[in-house]
Amino acid sequence: MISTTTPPHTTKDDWWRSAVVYQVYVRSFADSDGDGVGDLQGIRQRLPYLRDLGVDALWLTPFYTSPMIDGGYDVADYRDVDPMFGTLADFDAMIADAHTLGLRIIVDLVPNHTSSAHRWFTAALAAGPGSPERARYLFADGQGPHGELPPNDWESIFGGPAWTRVADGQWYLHLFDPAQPDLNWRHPEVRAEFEDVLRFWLDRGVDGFRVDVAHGMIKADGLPDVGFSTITTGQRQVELLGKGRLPYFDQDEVHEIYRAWRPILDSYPGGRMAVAEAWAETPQRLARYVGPDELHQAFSFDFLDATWTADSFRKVIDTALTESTVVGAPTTWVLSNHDKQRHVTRYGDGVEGLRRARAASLLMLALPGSAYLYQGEELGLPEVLDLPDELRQDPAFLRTGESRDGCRVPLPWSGDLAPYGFGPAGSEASWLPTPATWRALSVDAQSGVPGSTLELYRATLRIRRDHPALAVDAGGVTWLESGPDVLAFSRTAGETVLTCVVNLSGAPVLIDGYGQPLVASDTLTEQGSGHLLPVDAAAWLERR
Ligand code: TEU
Repeated sequence: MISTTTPPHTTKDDWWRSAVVYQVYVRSFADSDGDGVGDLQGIRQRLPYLRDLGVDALWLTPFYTSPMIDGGYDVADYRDVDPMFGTLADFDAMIADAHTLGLRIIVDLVPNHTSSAHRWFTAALAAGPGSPERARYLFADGQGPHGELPPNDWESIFGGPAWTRVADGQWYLHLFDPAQPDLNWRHPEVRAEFEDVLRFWLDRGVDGFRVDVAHGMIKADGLPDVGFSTITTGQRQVELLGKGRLPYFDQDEVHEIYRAWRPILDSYPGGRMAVAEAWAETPQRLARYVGPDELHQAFSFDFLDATWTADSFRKVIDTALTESTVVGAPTTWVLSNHDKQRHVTRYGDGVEGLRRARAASLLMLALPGSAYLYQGEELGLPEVLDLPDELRQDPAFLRTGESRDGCRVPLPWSGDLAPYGFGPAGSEASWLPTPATWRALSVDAQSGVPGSTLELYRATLRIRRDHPALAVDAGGVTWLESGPDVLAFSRTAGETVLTCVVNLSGAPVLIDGYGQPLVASDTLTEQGSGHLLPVDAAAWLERR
């Protein structure tokens, strides 16, 4: 049943502090018109599903006008919807329905670069060296006697040099694909343009922004060399992402941009927020993106690299919680997104990977702060590892052989034939094929089935929403004594204690003294006054 009442904590301006946000990869969520590609009407039709799942907000990946070289992260018009995804009227209808159901909408903002099809870039190419049109991007003369070498040694995140030469001999910077030229954020017109884009979407009612490459907009003065590259040392510069300093990322001046954005967000009613997709050398530097005069959240990506060991998880959790205390803003947990291999597969794939992924979700959802779920993780979807190369679309694939397509396969909703209800009956083939094994993982196949991953998420999110010890003002994490390779922590509200136990060891563990089980990722067996928690499983227990 759909309830139309807004849950209490989402009516507050700081709703984002504890929100569960569901990431919608628009192209692969639901296809309303049968062209094989997801769209805004498809999202609108499936809003009741998301409301029933129990999430607070959706983050939509870019749906703006785009040649789709990088799945829409190459924006040609920041104020319009790509016909592939629908129209602005579809967006308005979708957000109106979402709000009626108590769901908030976060949209993706891509300020570091435009598409090469953006009118500013076409004008820059036409206008020539030294023109005001070129000044909005990062054009430079090359090195070497004839300028035939790139201006510096910077590498694209997608592999190869970060510079491409144009017909008149100048080079332009693109930290991603050549179809994604970097903007010059020291140019006042660039700043004014994005402040206006923010207002455009805020006026349409969006509740927040996910800021793409939030650490990238300012480049070090003089564009100095990094000092090494894949060619000179074999080490790719991107390997320093989140670990070291690069002259094109995390420059201090980038914070000025957010200090200008925050008053704009604050001038709208209802708690409009922004979350940074930022990578910085240390957690301390990452924390600088968050605060009362900058952005509200920064993704804590460390879970994406954590291995399946108690030590690894505990370190990630402790580091993130310490930083959140420093900045006074909650942690923002992520187990999967559209750029990384799905966590079922990271944890070993198959039955083992799924068991661990289910346990990890219970762990994440018991922690203070907000959690971002990636579409399909509630179905236990694995990475699709065997996509034929000719169908892969990630531009990084052509340059590095690494592809993010395997986590972007359309969701299975129902039925016996691929693409399993992704589009209406008689639809064209989906833009990436759905594996036959996903028939058993569809929403319909799992709905109402006790123990299914979907029902586990539904139950867990329901408890998270209602439980006083998981509320935004409840206590923090208290680690409990536990055996080796077992994680146990509690959170407290008054007399009520909720304990989360995760068994990462090789044998079942006895859990006793934590009270009654509320939810578990696997079957618990009673033993004496306690329960046996199986290997690779997690449980929430409650004592009052
Ligand atoms: O990603 C930024 C980023 O640096 C990485 O996540 C990167 O895409 C990945 O490590 C490469 O394998 C953001 C978006 O999330 C991503 O989808 C876009 O491709 C990228 O920006 C460019 O806009």
